[in-house]
Amino acid sequence: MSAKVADLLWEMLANARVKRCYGIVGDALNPVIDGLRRNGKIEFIHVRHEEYGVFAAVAEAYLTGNPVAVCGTAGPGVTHLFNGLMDARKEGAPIIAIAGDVETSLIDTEALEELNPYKFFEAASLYTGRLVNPDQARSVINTAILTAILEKGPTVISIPADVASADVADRSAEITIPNPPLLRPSDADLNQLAKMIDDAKTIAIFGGDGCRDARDEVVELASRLKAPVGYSYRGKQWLEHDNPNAVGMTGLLGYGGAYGAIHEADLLLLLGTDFPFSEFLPGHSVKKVQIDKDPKHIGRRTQVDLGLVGDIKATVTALLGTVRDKTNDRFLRKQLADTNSFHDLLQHYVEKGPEIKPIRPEFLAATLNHLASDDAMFFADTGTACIWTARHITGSRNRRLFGSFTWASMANAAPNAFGAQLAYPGRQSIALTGDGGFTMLGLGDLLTQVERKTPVVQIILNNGSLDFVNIEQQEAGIIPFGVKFQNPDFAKVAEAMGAKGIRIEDPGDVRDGLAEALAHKDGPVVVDAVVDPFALSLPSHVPFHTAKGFTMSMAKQVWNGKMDDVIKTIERNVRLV
Ligand SMILES: Cc1ncc(C[n+]2csc(CCOP(=O)(O)OP(=O)(O)O)c2C)c(N)n1
Repeated sequence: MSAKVADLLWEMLANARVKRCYGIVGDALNPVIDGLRRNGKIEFIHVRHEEYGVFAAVAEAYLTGNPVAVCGTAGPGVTHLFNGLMDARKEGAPIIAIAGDVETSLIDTEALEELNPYKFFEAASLYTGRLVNPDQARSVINTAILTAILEKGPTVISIPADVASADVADRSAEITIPNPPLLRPSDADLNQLAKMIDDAKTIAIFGGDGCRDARDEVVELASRLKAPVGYSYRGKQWLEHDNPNAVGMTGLLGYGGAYGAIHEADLLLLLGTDFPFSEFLPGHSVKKVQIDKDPKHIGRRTQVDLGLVGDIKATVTALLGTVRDKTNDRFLRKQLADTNSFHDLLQHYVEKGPEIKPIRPEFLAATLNHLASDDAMFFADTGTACIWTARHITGSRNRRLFGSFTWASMANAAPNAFGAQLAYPGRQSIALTGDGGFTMLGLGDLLTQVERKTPVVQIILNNGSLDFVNIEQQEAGIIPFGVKFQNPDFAKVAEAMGAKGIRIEDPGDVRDGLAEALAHKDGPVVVDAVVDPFALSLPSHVPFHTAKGFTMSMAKQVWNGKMDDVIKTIERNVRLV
């Protein structure tokens, strides 16, 4: 039997170590999916919403480092992929999207479901190829795969059904994937950096996801330089655990002494981070050196005195051979002391948690942290889940923490946890989701988890609101609007859908409820945790305009007859304000 373009596609993807394709079939995709069925090496994960499939794929691809395929059929199926592909681009996940396309005879006729893939995917995709002739196939597929893997992001292969089922002349499906090169700055640049370090009395480090493979080197550098280490949300999982110099995060989720450390040091080393909140980074009073393998990151969030292009591991390893150790640790001790006293503040609502109803999210997250295994994978929805996870989930060498940290889409956590569970069966895969997020995308595909008996733990922060936006609006000085909604009993809904449902309303039930959820291995579980909608978190550094905004909003709420809400906000956060 002669091979078709669809056969070549799946064979090349399988050779590139693609194990799964998430998506929904239909019209233009049918001959493509028929090829997947014939091939048999790649598992098809039939989801109920294409976007859910992409978020699952993003987690799988980010965590394993292997490429993952997703698919959607022409027009609306393809548009459902888009938000997830943006997430893949921002989070650096190698995804290859197989997009159904109209028949070649209909291209550019405004046919039913026709969409120009070049225009449509432009913002998300690192490479988009449209197969209009079988002779392009090997080349386009090769480029899409290599770009996704080596540039760590999404690519798109748009395939009209007639091309997918056409015979292909060049059937060679082998694909050679080069290892990424070792990238480090020149010796002259490294010497300049070493001199700046030697000349500085106090040094702070702030690291991001670029430290993923360089944890041990960065920790050693910090130890030798007596440097406190702060991190972005994406850097937390690599740099916080087992690091005696760890001082927490800065930004609106900030905790610990990170803000002070990076503002009070003589020299700040920014390592593998594109931390986007410039107002939380120091200005000219601190000398700054930024090292990143992506040259575009250098100096774009804050002006730097020296910018070096290189992998953090290779660069720091080279640096360790040239810098002189520091002996005075007074600066470090001060930042660690600040970190410890902030930690005590954070513990207030954890320790008092068993007595406070509605349940404090801090207590819920801290209890989860305590009960989860040492190699658990945690996923946080964009929303307040990010705050509680950042502050109360501690890392370890094998724990993972992931979310839509750079794209910041809602509804990522449940699909992320699903994809992670497929990639690492048997490991705890825990999604901390918003009630807004879960009803946006998580609910429909709970059925997918049920059907596959996938043991994903989704814990819903049931606060009856888009709480993160509720807080945002108050920080902006306005009256919360458009943020409240009604919820069903999610545990009952889950049970009706065939999952295990656990509802927790009482703080006394938090520990047992979470323990029961984590022990459930036969399929998905939904924990409906009714939490305090008035719980606030204060960052370790509160910008003036944020404090002013909050005060303004409180005053406006009083004038507008919302005194009850104001009293509850004050009462329930008295230890923070
Ligand atoms: C797709 C999408 N829509 C809207 C937003 C803006 N947004 C950010 S957080 C948030 C609220 C999330 O609410 P919920 O999921 O209920 O979580 P909570 O903050 O209440 O814990 C919204 C609307 C977004 N980031 N992504």
